[in-house]
Amino acid sequence: MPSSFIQWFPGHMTKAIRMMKEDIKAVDCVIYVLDSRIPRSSVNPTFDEIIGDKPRLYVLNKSDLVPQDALNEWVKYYSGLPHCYCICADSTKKADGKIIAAIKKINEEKIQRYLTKGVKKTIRAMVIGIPNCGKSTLINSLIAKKKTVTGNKPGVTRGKQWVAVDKYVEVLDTPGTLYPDFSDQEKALHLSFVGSIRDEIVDINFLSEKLLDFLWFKFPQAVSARYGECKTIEEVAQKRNYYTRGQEIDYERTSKAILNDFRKNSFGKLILERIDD
Ligand SMILES: Nc1nc2c(ncn2[C@@H]2O[C@H](COP(=O)(O)OP(=O)(O)OP(=O)(O)O)[C@@H](O)[C@H]2O)c(=O)[nH]1
Ligand SMILES: [Mg+2]
Repeated sequence: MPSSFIQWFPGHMTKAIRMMKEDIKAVDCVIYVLDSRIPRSSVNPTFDEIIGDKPRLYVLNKSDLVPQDALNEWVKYYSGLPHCYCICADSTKKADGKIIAAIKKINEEKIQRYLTKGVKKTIRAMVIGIPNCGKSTLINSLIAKKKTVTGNKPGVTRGKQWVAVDKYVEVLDTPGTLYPDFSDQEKALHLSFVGSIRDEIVDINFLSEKLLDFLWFKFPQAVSARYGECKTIEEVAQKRNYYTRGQEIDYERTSKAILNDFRKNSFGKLILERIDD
């Protein structure tokens, strides 16, 4: 039943987290994928406990969807955390070697330690992140092949899958996971805006109304360039002529259109969370 209190932590995520806690023992480091549109809300607090002090490479993925200068603030922030390194990526393009180089860099000490014993160590990295942030696409971009299943909705990857992305680097794809505590509804909204929470469990009219308010508040010029003066769902419906056969406003169609406009970048490149918000 769709609701305006947003919460999504289905059983497959509990299972996935259990699996990650087990698999972490066999990896050297973690590739922590974030959605560049929501660099704060795409952090999953339960990951800290799973990762412990293994080296982390934060990847601000979908960087093509946001302004680079705003993203640079976050690169600086995540690079400054202990045992961490951070880079941006647009995984819809073939990777340029930056990610593999960064994986080797954060494991440099271990690689050298093995080398002194005459062993060329294969580095194993676990790729983790919230649903739909682009983990599987990122892996495919590293090998320029569609080896993992991807899709523009959350919950696509269900099992785990190892992929060799370099002679000495193997990565493990994992299912996107959230966390049980949804008391922060602003965060939940941001996750829903970018499609990390299933649309089917959220009241879509409520969601698009919140999105429209948020966009007008933060990016008035970008919204008016596309919507003119339309500030409500009703006004957008009128402008687009989205009516049902009975000449009522077609709320569902209009709500979906507003969400799609945002997700397809029709308002231009927007970052929803700035470092000093
Ligand atoms: N614009 C843009 N889209 C991307 C990028 N990376 C992934 N996507 C798109 O985001 C959607 C989700 O990608 P997936 O790779 O399936 O995401 P995931 O994190 O593996 O998702 P789950 O397995 O459901 O957790 C797909 O439509 C991808 O094409 C990117 O860097 N830029
Ligand atoms: Mg996936």
